[in-house]
Amino acid sequence: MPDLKKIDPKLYSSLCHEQKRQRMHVELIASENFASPNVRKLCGSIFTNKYAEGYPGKRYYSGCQYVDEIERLAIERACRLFHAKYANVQPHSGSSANLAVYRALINNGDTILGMSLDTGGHLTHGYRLSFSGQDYNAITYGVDPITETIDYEAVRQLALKYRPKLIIAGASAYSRFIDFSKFKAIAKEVDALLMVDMAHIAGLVATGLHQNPIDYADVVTSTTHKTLRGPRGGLILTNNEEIIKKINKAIFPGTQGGPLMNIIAAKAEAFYEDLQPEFIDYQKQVIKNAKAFAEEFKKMGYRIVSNGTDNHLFIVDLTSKGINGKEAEVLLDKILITVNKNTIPNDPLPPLKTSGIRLGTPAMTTRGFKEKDFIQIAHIIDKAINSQNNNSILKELKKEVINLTKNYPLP
Ligand code: DSN
Repeated sequence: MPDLKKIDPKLYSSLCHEQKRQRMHVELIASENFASPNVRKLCGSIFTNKYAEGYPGKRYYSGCQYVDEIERLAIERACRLFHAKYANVQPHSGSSANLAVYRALINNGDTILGMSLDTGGHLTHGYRLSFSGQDYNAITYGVDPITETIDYEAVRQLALKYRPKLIIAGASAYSRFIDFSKFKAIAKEVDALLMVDMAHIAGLVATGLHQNPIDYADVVTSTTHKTLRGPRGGLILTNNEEIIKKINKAIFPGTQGGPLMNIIAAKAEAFYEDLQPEFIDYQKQVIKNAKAFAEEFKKMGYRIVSNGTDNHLFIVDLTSKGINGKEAEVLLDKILITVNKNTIPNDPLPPLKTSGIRLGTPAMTTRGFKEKDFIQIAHIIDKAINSQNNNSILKELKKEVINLTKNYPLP
């Protein structure tokens, strides 16, 4: 962007620094990924100029014939990808998608039952500082204290006790397979609706590597930028005609105005990419990498929450290592490794400190990392944690990271 450099050097400088950061760092934040050049170009395309309130064929503005085409493409591809009948591709984010579902299907004050934030749920699944915990009577379930996996019988007991209108399955920091059929049985027993937020595992679902929630849930929400590797945004799917009508109204005009047509174009392109056979190979590698990465930590004496992973992420408990999650995040950033602090179940430390870190493989797998690279990174992280105050070792580790990442260009 040569013009930007001249006209707005401050902004240009931030852009260059961020580009360098993304190129040089090992990106292990489980919810991030690197979108393809075409997805990124569509995000910055002329579709950003167009207002298109409404839906294809029923807009409140003229000149929508081409944006209608791309929104229809995005809907059709999203449905094909997840074997769903109906899709709304307009949510600006996963949170907006969840907000619209609640507005569409339940009333303020109704009871919802979702996974607690500290055991791996999302803010919008009933956290007290989110609209989901403020506008609704939010009850949360956690994990079994021994296995650290979802205890479906405990969820059932909570559902029987509180009779929620809506049960929410899905998580942001849970490394195990989620059995949506069990959630469906619980919802049926208490006459609740079931929403699955598959944001984290959507890429695994799309490629048949995780049970597909559309077969069980009344409504499924997702983001499009995590394992799906699309633009930052949200998505809602359902097989129920009455539900999609309510959801469409809840998105527009209920909670959003003009859709981001540039982002919808990028979603259409990402769904196209996700439908290609190479995307299955990619997701398989994401899982293989996560397993190898977690196993290496275990070999080095680290405790992994729930003792391993079935998906793209896992949580490392740092309690016995003399460092908390926040300190590890800061330490690893110094050697160009980006992670996020994360609570462990029943964490004695507050959310701004935490006892763990969450590690994910989607982003670096996109850059071409294989098991051996993640094993090398596990050892670099271990050495850094054991040499927190040794600047010369940290400097060496940083060099090792630079030498590794330079072999794997950004897409
Ligand atoms: N905040 C996201 C994450 O990092 O998991 C979830 O939306």
